Amino acid sequence: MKWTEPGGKDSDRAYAAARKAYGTIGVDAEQAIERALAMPVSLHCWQADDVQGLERHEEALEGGGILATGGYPGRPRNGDEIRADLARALALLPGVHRVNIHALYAEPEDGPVDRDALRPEHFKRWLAWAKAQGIGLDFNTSFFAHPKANDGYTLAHPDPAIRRFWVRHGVACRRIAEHMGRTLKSPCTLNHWLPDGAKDSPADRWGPRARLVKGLDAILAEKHKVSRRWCRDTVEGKLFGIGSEDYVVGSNEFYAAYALSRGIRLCLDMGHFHPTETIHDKISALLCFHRELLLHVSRPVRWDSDHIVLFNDDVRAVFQEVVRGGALDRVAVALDFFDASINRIAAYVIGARATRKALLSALLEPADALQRLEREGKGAQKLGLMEELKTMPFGAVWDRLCRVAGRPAGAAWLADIEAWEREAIPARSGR
Ligand code: RNT
Ligand code: ZN
Repeated sequence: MKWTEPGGKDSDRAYAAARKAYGTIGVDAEQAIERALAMPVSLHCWQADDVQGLERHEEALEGGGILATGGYPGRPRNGDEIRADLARALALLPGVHRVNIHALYAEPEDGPVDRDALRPEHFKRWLAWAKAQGIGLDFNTSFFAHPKANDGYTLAHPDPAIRRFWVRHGVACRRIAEHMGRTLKSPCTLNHWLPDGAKDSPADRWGPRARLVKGLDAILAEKHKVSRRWCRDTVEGKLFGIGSEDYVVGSNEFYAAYALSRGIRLCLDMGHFHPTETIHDKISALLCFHRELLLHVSRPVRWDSDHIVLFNDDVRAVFQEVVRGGALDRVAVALDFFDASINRIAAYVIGARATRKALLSALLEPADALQRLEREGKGAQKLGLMEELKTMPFGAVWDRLCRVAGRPAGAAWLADIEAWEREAIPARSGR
C-alpha cells in the first residue's frame, strides 16, 4: 500500500466546504481546531517497551496485574531507544503533548538504585530530553514489578517494614515530580496507582484499606515539604486486575473520597470499572465536588483494561462531557494502554490521534444549541441534530488540524512507521 497524504487543492476545498457546513449549525471550525491543538495529551512511556522499565531484577516478578501481551519485534532495549521511539511517535502527532514516565524508568549512573532511594538525578536524561523536545513531563510511582510487591500488597501490606519501604518510594517520587515540574516550569502530575488486592474471597476488606489511608497520608505529609504547585498528586482506583479479581484495596470509591478529603486529584481510567461500565457519566458528578480530574484514556476489552485507544463512542462521550461542561481546564488527559502485538510506535500514534480526534469532534458540536433545545423541551430537534452531527464532514476538519500542526494527514503517517521498521527492527534484533 502506498500511504499518500490527502492534500493539495482537493483537501483545501473539502475543508472549506466542511467549515461552511459547521458554520451553518453555529460552530466555528477554525476555533475548534485551535482549541483541540492546545489541549495537552500526556504520552505514557510504558507503551514503548511493554511496561518493562529499565531496572534489572534477579528474581521473577509479579507484574501486579499489568500484562502486555504479544511479541512484536523492535522493542527498545534501553532509555535512549525508548526516547527515540517516543520522539518518532511525537513527530506524527498534532497538538501539545507531554510525556509520562514511571519510576521504573530511572537511569542511575552508578549501578542499581532501589525504589526507595530514587532521586531526581536518576531522571536527568529524561529531563534533558524533555527540554530538548520542548515538552512537559508527568510521573508515576511504581508499586509493582518489584520483589517487595510480589505478595500482591505494597502500601497496604500487613508487614510494617514493607509498608515503610513503599512510603519512602512515594516520598521519593514526589520529590522527583516536584523537581521535574519546577525544572520544566510546568506542573508535573504524579499519579499513584497500586495493585494491592486479592484474587479470592478476602476475609478482611477493612484492614488493608485502613493501612492504605495511613500509607498515603504518610507519603503526602506536610513535613516532606513537597510543593503542591509543581507536584500534582493524583490517585487512581481500579475495580479488579489480573490476580486481584475479587478485591482491589484502592477502588474508585476509596480514592474518590480520599482525594476529596485530602485536596488532591482523582484519576479515572476508562478501563477500571465493570466490563460494560463507562466513565462519561461520572465526570459531571465528580466535578460537582472535585476541583479537577485526571483522565486515563484507555480501552477495556473483556478483562483487559488497556487496549489501544480508538476513536470510539466511549472516548467521544468522555470528551463531549468535558466540552459540554466547559471543563477542559479542569481535566488533565493522559493515555494509558499497552499492546506488544503490533508495532509499538504505531500503537502510540493510533491511540494519541484517536484521543485528539475525540476532542476535536466534541469541540465541533454545537453544545449550546443542543442544550437550549433540551431546555425548551424540543427533544426531537435535539436528538435529530445529534444524529445528523455524526455524518458531518469531520474528516476534512481533522485533516486540516493535522496540516495546521505540520503533521501528516490521513493515513500518510503509516509510511513513516514502515520506514522505521525497515531500519530499526533488523538493528534491534541483531540481524
Ligand atoms: C494500571 C493503571 C496504571 C498503569 C500504569 C502503568 O491498571 O491503569 O495507570 O497502567 O501505572
Ligand atoms: Zn491507568
